[in-house]
Amino acid sequence: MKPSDGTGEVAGGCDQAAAPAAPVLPGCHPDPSVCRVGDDHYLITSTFEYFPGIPVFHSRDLVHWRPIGHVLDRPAQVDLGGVASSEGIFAATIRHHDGLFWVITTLVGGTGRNGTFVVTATDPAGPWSDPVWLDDAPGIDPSLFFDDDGRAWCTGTRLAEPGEWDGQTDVWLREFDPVAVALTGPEHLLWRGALHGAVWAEGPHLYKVDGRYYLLAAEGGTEHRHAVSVARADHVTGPWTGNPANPVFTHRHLGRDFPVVGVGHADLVHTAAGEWWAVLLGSRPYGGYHPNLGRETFLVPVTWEDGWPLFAPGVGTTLGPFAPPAVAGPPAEPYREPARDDFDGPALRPSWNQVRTGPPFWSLTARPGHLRLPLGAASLADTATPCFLGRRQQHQRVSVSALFDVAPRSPGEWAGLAVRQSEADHLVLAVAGDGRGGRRVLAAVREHGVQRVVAEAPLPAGGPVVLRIHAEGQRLGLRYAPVDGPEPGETELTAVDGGFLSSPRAGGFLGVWFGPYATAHGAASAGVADVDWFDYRPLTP
Ligand code: 6LW
Repeated sequence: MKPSDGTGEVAGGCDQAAAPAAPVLPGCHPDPSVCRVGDDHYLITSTFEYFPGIPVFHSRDLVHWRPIGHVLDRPAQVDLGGVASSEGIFAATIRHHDGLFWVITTLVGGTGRNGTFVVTATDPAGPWSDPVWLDDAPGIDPSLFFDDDGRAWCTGTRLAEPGEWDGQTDVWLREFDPVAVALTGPEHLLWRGALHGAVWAEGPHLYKVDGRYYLLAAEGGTEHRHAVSVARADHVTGPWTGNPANPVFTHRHLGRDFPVVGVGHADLVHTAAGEWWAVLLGSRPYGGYHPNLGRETFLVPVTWEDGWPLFAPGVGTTLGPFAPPAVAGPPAEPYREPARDDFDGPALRPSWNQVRTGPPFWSLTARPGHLRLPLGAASLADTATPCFLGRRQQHQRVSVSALFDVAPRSPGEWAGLAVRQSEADHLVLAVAGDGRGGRRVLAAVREHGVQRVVAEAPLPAGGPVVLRIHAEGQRLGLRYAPVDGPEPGETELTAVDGGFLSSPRAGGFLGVWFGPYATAHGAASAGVADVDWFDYRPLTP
């Protein structure tokens, strides 16, 4: 990975030439879907309970991706209320047809309207339309395919009922009417996975290549045994024939010590230069089988042999090395974001996410130059909207710090930094009340729903405090300094092994988010926490 280069900026992507195992979108960017318009490529990933939802990235060269907006950036579009961790916005598909961008996805769970919906935009940076819900599209992982004969089709995945085995799914197809934005005609069953006993044949995408139809699907579940399989047909409704070489791409046989595991859920793109590439998800465990960064987006070349796509030809893994995609024009610059956020702008940077939708809770104007968080009643353990703003962890070695000004009045009032995997699994380093009118700093681990304060120390009664989570791989050093300054004399309160925050330990589908957090743990509080700055700084080797 490309570390911070001392300019105070953080590369948002990875330098593939420098680190062939690197994803093109590090951090939790699963279920990538891509489309091309001329020389421009657009990519989206799934976001579950986080809002804004479904980031949109642009790239000319498929390697360097720049965030340009979000598909779901208005709470009026989707209600993520009550969505549990790893529910919410599942795999989405982006396509471009006749001057319009289309995204189709499924909202799983929650107390609001859920199911499959379609949104459109003329500019992929937005604004995106309000959803049109497809009540007759069962299951998850919907995709759209615009045929060259003017017809359009929708595929999706649902559990086979009755299934012959647990986790058996049906990939279904129905015609899609883009004018009515509705499914029409009968349902066709296309695919149940390549292997006998295949589980979770999902993430289906259709393509037409040289007059033949291709169906790409994931199978094996989105964890260690993930895989890509492919089928083809002369007619979109079938019959479909699987590639005898299926699964055509997987790392499932390479062991848990392989640098990248669980690859699958691919989408193909045909570039202006005539090359084929696939984006797909994979994870990089570190410090044990702990991929805290979640499922990331990788890129591999694709060629065609005997009428079938060949993934990472001659290599067979995401590790490469691969010749980069052929593109016209000068090489693309990596996207860089300043390491420090001073909260001086009129709006939050787009890399900040809240958990679920709900009334706005934070302010950039109450105290200019600060992010103000109320000590809200909701905590990270609740399926409400906690006063937490987070950004994805994108580096295995990173120092995350922030300057807090807070005067908690009771032991249950906490404000500090959190590392969030889910309601049940997160880590908090906070300034809290000490019950005697003073303050303390504490480290709290919530693992499988059980919270423990693992360390605490007294703090001066007033004044700002720097809190820092210094991640050296899975060693998370929890540090504090009750003064401001470039290098305040920090004390390490404790260190925690972060492995419990990874999805193999915690469950679910996600990587972790770091960010400021304030709570009164169910109590009503008028207290606020002001965050002067937040710093996300990858550590140089
Ligand atoms: C995604 C689906 C999956 O929609 O994980 O296990 C979901 N299966 O493909 C979340 O990424």
